[in-house]
Amino acid sequence: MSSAAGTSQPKHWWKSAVVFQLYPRAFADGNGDGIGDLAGIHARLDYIRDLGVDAVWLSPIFPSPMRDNGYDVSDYCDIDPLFGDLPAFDALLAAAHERGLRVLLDWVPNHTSSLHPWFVDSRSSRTSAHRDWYYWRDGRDGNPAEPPNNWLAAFGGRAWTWDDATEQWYLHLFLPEQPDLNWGNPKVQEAMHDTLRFWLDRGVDGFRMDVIHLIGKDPALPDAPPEQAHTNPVGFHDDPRTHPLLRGIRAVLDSYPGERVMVGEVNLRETARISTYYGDCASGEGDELNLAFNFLSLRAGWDADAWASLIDTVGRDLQPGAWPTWVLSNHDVRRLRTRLGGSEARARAMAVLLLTLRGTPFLYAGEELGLEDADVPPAHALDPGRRDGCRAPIPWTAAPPHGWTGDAPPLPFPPDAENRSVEREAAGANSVLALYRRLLAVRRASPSLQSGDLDRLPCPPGVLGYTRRSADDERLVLLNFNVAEVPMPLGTAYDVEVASHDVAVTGRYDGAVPAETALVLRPAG
Ligand code: TEU
Ligand code: CA
Repeated sequence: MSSAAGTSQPKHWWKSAVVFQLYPRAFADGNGDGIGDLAGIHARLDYIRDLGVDAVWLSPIFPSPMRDNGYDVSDYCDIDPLFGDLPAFDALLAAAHERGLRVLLDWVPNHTSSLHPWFVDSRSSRTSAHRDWYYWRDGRDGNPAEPPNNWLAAFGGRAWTWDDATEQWYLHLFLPEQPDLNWGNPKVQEAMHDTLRFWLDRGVDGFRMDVIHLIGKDPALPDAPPEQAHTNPVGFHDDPRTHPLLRGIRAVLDSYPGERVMVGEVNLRETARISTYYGDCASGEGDELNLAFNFLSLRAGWDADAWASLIDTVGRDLQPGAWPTWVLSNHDVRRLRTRLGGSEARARAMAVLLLTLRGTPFLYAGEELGLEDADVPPAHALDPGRRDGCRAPIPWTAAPPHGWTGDAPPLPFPPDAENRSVEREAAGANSVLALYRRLLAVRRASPSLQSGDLDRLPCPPGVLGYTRRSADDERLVLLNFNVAEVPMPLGTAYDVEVASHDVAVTGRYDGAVPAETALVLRPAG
């Protein structure tokens, strides 16, 4: 039953940190135009610090035509006017640092916007200086009517678009307005490294790297095998050429003082494959990504066995030295509570899981309020991937328009925005926000929760349990997925440190886990 041992102790800040993901458009509006911005984030930094997280990751804030909400970058070294400007960013970064909060930016290396000057030049002629910065190909077997291979794009249609001016196809794994950069070209590598240096010089603490596993490609661009021909390559593309590129990027970050971190979005479905993107960790420390997302946790659902199996898989299939990450929500998927059918109790219990597993948790803004997805009518939809529901504005005040003064916000608010507003929840002793604050404080004070080994415990059906242990510290976590209380006597005496259903519950553990509840237990002292 034992799993996920390993002895890596956090030497690096990003191992013991909790990262809070902000979707800038939806977080807070500073200038009253109804769109979240840097000034809005700046004004809410005390809220973020008091929540008890260690770092923020801002989804893209760079100039962009916003065809994919900023994941189509037209200038990597500036701020989109929607969000502010460079002085506003510098002020935000300084204010975050004053509060002990680190700042990660969202770097989008696989593709640019079709309006990026590199692509504008690239498509202008077959002999342009930037032609080879992207993937231009003739049609299959020289036939202009046939795309060069069978790849599909993530938002529908072919991954190739024909360009009339120069009579070739160009590759885009996402929208036609997001052409893929050719990382096989050393000039692309250099230019993209420079975009990292631009922000590292300004003092950012690291980057979340968008679909980083896609950047290496076989220049022959062969067909996907028949069994994958009808799906987009994003979920299985795993080319060895990506690894030296990651080492090159890592060298840029490591040339800076302080510990700048690279967190990669590696959207593969097997933990053993994800593990390779940390590089070779034989010496205890990899030379590629510092951290890689593992999205299997987004599919585990409300199921004790699925979680037990995922925890065991991560313990077994991540190489020793590769520090795990955990995520329950982000800007691409329905919110956790929505996926759980709207149950507050279940969302609360899962919060305990996120913040007590072995690894770095990524918490998506709004989860700490127990928000559900907004119902976004087509007229309000912004996203080509129909992911608007989880990108609705954060309700700050109880009364409409919930802190979004001025023009109407771009999207509808999440359900029950009044009661789930920051104002209401900050005043509620047992709100979801109160639970998150408690959990984050308990985690911060506990070396074992931050960095200890994890051993899964034998449990009754429908109950998940594990210990976290470090030198002088121990916690035991129990999560009862059943709709009835389950007796689970323990050999020794424990005190309840956190109970997900009621923040006020403390004192001796009585030998039973309440229905749909998670407990953090501490050896009775
Ligand atoms: O997501 C890439 C990704 O792997 C998917 O989850 C993606 O959301 C899905 O295939 C689309 O239906 C990243 C970003 O997180 C996402 O917001 C961007 O749209 C995408 O890359 C392109 O940059
Ligand atoms: Ca604004």
